[in-house]
Amino acid sequence: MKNADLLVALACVLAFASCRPEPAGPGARPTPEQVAWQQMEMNMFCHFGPNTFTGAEWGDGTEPEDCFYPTDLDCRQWAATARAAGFKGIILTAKHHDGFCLWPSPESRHTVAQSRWRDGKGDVLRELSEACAAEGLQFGVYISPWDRNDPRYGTPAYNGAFVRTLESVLDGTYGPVFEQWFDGACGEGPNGKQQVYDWPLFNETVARLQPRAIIFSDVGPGCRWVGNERGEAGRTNWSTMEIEGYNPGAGSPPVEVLNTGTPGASRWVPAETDVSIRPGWFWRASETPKVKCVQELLQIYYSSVGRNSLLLLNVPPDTRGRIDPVDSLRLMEFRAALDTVFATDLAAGAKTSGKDAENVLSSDYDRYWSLPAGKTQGTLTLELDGPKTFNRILLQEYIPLGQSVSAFHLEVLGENGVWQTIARETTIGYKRIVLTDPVTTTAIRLVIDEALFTPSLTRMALYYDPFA
Ligand code: FUL
Repeated sequence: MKNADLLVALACVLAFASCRPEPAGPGARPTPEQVAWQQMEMNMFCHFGPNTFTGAEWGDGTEPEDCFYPTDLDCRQWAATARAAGFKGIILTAKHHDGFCLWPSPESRHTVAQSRWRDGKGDVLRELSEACAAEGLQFGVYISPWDRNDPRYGTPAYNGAFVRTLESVLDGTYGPVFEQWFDGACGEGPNGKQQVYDWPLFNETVARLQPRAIIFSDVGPGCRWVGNERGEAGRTNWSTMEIEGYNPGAGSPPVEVLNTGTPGASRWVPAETDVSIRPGWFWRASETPKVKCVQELLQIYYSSVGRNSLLLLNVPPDTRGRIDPVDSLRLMEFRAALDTVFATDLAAGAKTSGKDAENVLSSDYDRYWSLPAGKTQGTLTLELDGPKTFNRILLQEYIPLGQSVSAFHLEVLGENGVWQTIARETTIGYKRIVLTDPVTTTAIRLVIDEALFTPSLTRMALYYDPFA
């Protein structure tokens, strides 16, 4: 390389480095897969299996295989519904606690292959994985470690059997799996069977066969349980948490910690909020009148996606093997409501000042604004394109650089020219939607009061929610 070329190359490297400040701060950073996972924002959970037909929430594993008999299974209908609602992936209970496998697992005698459904030749995983691919959705699986059918459960032999069970799903037979869901639940009680799970082996098995998959459990390692099934991430919600010494289930951190994470911790384990559209996880005719209303779903959206969490909304198929029309209609209403709320960014056309500040107005996630190097306090002001009325303020940190902001407030310019505080909060993370009463103003500013290291913001947007 000639000297001149060398200089140009060096200048390019320096220019690139100067617009990509690497914050020297505490706390883990996400992997590219974790960033992509967080950007999915909403996925659909499908609880389906013998419980759909018996009405139980937790089957005891003695249900005859023949009870699983969907009369009109149509996974394409699940996937089309999910896509239309704006979900990016579907996670299916391939094996719930009753042990029944929705695919012909060679490791079990309690599967679709032993049932009369499709003369024992059916395979729900095959149909759903193909339907997801056809609809452009990602496919994920819930495989319960707690198994009330497998006679080996409670003995060391079970761990090997469970690994082979995982292998038969994750070995590529069903294509890429974006998320493996490990449920920590176990209802055996003090006199029940005690299984000492080999979690490192289970996690290694997933990583070996599906290296891009995000592993969910109470303690990750890919993402963590949010600590409740109400759809509520913490108002303070860090994507970092210490997991050393903890295990899924009984050995997990307290639910308050799962709900809020820990600032500056050494592991990136973002919260996933799982909640059902119905009172139970499985479909039941009697619960159809209790499908959550749009207001409740919007509230759940704000307290999950709007609080730095991914929303995993359970929409359980019915005994036909289709999404109930009441649920699918509600999903379409929910989608329409979200589209209405987020149709118009009232910050569009605003004036900003300061280096790169205009980047927060762009929807390109990779264009961001940072406080000057070394600063953990500062202000970002938007002079709006005329007076605007809004009640939702959306903020996003640029998480490939980590999660930094620990305290902030929002101020608007009053008619008297005095700035007034309208909200005071803690964390932002991948996405934070601050809810306020409607406010009309010509300027708004974000004041970062405290941060772990130099914060970087990729978005600040303003919306008006007419349903509030
Ligand atoms: C829990 C399970 O016990 C429920 O049945 C359901 O699958 C829920 C998502 O996780 O731990």
